[in-house]
Amino acid sequence: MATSANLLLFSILLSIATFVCATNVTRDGRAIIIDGKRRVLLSGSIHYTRSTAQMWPDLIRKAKEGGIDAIETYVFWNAHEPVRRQYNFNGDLDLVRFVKTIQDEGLYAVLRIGPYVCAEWNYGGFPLWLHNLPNVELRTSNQVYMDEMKNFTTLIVDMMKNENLFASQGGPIIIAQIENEYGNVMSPYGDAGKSYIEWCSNMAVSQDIGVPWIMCQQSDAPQPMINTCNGWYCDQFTPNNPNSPKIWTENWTGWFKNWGGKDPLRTAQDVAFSVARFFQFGGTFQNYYMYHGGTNFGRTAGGPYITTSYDYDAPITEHGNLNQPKYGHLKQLHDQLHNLESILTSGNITNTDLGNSVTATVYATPDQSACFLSNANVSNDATVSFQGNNYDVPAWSVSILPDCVTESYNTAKVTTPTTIIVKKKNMAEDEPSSLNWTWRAESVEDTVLQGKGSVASHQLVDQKAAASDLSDYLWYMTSVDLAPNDRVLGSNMTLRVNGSGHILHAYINGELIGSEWATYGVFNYVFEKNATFKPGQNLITLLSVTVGYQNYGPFFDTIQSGVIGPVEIVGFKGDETVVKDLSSSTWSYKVGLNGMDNKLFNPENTLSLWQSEELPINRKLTWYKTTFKPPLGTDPVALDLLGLGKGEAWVNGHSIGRYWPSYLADEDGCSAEPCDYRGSYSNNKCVYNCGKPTQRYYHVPRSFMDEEVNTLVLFEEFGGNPTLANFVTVTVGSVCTSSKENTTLEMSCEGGRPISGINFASFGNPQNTCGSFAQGQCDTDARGFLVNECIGKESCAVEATVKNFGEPCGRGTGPFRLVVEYLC
Ligand SMILES: *[C@@H]1O[C@H](CO)[C@@H](O)[C@H](O)[C@H]1NC(C)=O
Ligand SMILES: *[C@@H]1O[C@H](CO)[C@@H](O)[C@H](O)[C@H]1NC(C)=O
Ligand SMILES: *[C@@H]1O[C@H](CO)[C@@H](O)[C@H](O)[C@H]1NC(C)=O
Ligand SMILES: *[C@@H]1O[C@H](CO)[C@@H](O)[C@H](O)[C@H]1NC(C)=O
Ligand SMILES: *[C@@H]1O[C@H](CO)[C@@H](O)[C@H](O)[C@H]1NC(C)=O
Ligand SMILES: *[C@@H]1O[C@H](CO)[C@@H](O)[C@H](O)[C@H]1NC(C)=O
Ligand SMILES: *[C@@H]1O[C@H](CO)[C@@H](O)[C@H](O)[C@H]1NC(C)=O
Ligand SMILES: *[C@@H]1O[C@H](CO)[C@@H](O)[C@H](O)[C@H]1NC(C)=O
Ligand SMILES: *[C@@H]1O[C@H](CO)[C@@H](O)[C@H](O)[C@H]1NC(C)=O
Ligand SMILES: CC(=O)N[C@H]1CO[C@H](CO)[C@@H](O)[C@@H]1O
Repeated sequence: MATSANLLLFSILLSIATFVCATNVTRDGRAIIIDGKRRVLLSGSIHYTRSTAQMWPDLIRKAKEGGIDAIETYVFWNAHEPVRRQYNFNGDLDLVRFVKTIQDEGLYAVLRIGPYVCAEWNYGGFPLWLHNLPNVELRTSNQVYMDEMKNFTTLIVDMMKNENLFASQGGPIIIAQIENEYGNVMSPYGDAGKSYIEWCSNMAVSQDIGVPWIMCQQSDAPQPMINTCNGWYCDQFTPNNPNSPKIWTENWTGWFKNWGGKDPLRTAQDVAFSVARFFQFGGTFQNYYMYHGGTNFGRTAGGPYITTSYDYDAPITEHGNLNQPKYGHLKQLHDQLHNLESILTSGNITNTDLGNSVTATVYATPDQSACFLSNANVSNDATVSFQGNNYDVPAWSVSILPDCVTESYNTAKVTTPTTIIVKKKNMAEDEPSSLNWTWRAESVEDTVLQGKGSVASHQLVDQKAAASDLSDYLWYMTSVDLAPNDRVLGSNMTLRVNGSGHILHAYINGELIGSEWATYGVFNYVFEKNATFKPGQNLITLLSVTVGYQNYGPFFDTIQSGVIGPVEIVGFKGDETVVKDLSSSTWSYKVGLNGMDNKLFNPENTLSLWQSEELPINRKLTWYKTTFKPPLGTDPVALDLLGLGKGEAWVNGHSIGRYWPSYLADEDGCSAEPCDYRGSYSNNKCVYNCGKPTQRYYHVPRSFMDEEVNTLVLFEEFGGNPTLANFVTVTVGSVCTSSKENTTLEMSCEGGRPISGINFASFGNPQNTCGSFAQGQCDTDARGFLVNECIGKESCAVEATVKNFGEPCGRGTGPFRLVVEYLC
């Protein structure tokens, strides 16, 4: 038993321990200061909700190896508090575990509590119950809202404090964020918006977390909030206070994808250029948005119309593979910047404009200097004379000269090998080549056939309010009585429905008459189809489907979804058009699908009858089920759903997200390959995948699966062919690398696998890019040499010399390159 003296001693020791461990995080006009030292900090966004707890250590370790100092995440309110005061911090939502994993890897954490987060996340992270509270107005000076925001913020802060996770307590969290990009949307909120920001700041300060708070895109952020920049480039950004360092909270490493959209990529050269420019012009903290983008599991994608994949062309791919050369090229840059930490955070800065968009920057202390030469000219490769030497600085690039003499890095000169990630079928020999499906129809007895709902109203309701985010599906049902002599009645009648989100399936008297859906950007649609009505009662059933709620914009939270009306029957009598407006008829509502209520996606549910005969193809509102063994090995797994229409998929009861492979990306507007990295990036600049399914492959985390028997359930809304579905692994297929004449070419595979083949190898002046290399006019084939030297080895180095490969085209035609594409 502890004596009181022991207890006293113990608490003294404890307070000493706390004192010793505490990290002192402050800031000045130059940098974030940690334990008295100004820091260059490279941070990367990894959202815990977009991967699994099993993946976290590997992702964070890869970030650390990539030269990242801090992991940044939002906190997702609607994931944690789906029902008011009912919380979920379990499993893959275990925020404390995520932050501790960051700590275990020895990195810092940046916690963007928000709790509004945008993030292409459903409803920007707000729980729907918040919208449905009486007298609430979101993101403004409204007491109901502010009380809830404070309640959740305090909950998160207390949770972190209880686990000693703030740096002031010895934990990894060095920075926290309140609100998010409010400055971008603030003016429509008027004075209420201004006082809201004051309130946010005071509320944050009152949380007493002992580390700095930031507000991003908030030029009027009150002190002590640090206002920070988000964007593709932030080199021209200046904080609003001389005591705030230049911080870049969102550097978009790529862009998100929408249904119907193309794949947006951002080149390694351009991301590196934007980062190097930021540090050239005095920046000291920058964060990659995203460093790992991940997956929008379940119904978490916002937008609307954001795809299930949130890959973002980030340095780590959705599935956790390294995105090369981006990852490696940025790692080299991080190493350069870290080596210059002290001079970048304390040297005097002198910029010299050398004309033609070339700028030289000297960082100097009495005993050291470091230089940047940047060429922001879009087309002109410059030879820059600087302090008596000449430097070749390609267009749209930055060179780093750590001693102001020798170039150690240039953002346009990529030396990291390129990898091609491939999908492989990797099933055991004894696995049948296709899955064995059973099926059952979604029961529509109550809705399509009887029009029976659970609530009635004399108006068309907002789907957000009615469905309260419990389902994507809301049934709107009404009946219309047409007398035989009704003027609207005739053979030629049209049902017209105005909707704003996002998909509609319309039935009259039990028959589907058609479907309609919105396109990204314009979320309104008008459904118009001819139909046959009969004299007497006619049942109209409208199934409205949302594809994620809006997450951005002023008053985004109030935008109505679903059938907004009018709903009309249009008939003709001679030349006369007769319109019957049903908008204020008696409408009956039902939320969701019977199959969801009966948890058909749950493998433990054995009550339901699934049939194996007469498997229907292209049937709407149909459930499919199968069992499967996962592909062999430990590589990440994806489900290929080519041939399916639209719906949702579950593996062992875990929703892997919405699928919609039948939605093809636009035919036109794809970029040339390779994309020209020069010139300002925008999300339409380097786009690919024209005319192909927006998203064909769906990530199935290994932790969702067992070794032996697993259940896959699909709910197919549009109609498709499940027999074409199959599982694949996602892995590095081939690697491309090259070396200049008389240098060493090094080859190796991720994860210590052996080099298993040489697709292409040529010494001379080979043409084209990785995946499509071809010999130039006078190359010598180097395959034989490399096959002999490298096959079966984990790594291999060869000299790119005439001695090894012979002289292409005779003497004096060099310099040459050795170019190789090899298999892992
Ligand atoms: C934290 O660091 C700042 C300056 O970097 C210093 O002024 C302050 O005294 C330090 N606080 C503690 C508790 O060490
Ligand atoms: C949040 O509100 C509930 C009442 O709804 C209250 O019991 C709880 O203490 C509040 N939590 C915080 C952290 O303020
Ligand atoms: C880029 O370089 C070209 C060629 O030297 C020059 O004509 C042009 O003015 C430069 N543009 C900028 C913005 O500096
Ligand atoms: C920066 O320049 C100022 C004024 O020339 C000088 O006083 C100061 O010592 C310099 N600081 C460093 C770190 O070189
Ligand atoms: C497919 O399922 C049916 C019904 O469960 C069963 O009879 C048949 O043997 C299965 N075929 C394979 C290849 O597993
Ligand atoms: C439908 O209405 C249009 C326009 O009034 C008319 O031209 C057409 O003949 C009608 N069709 C039938 C089948 O009645
Ligand atoms: C129906 O929607 C269309 C397209 O969004 C719009 O132009 C039209 O005004 C709407 N009709 C009514 C009556 O609101
Ligand atoms: C309805 O049918 C008539 C002819 O039967 C046709 O002219 C008209 O385009 C149709 N309207 C729609 C919306 O399909
Ligand atoms: C490579 O080295 C060889 C032998 O030293 C030399 O003759 C040749 O010029 C070099 N090539 C280049 C491009 O430097
Ligand atoms: C102003 C702006 O467009 N901000 C966006 C920055 O990127 C993040 C992530 O893609 C979005 O959530 C913001 O809306």
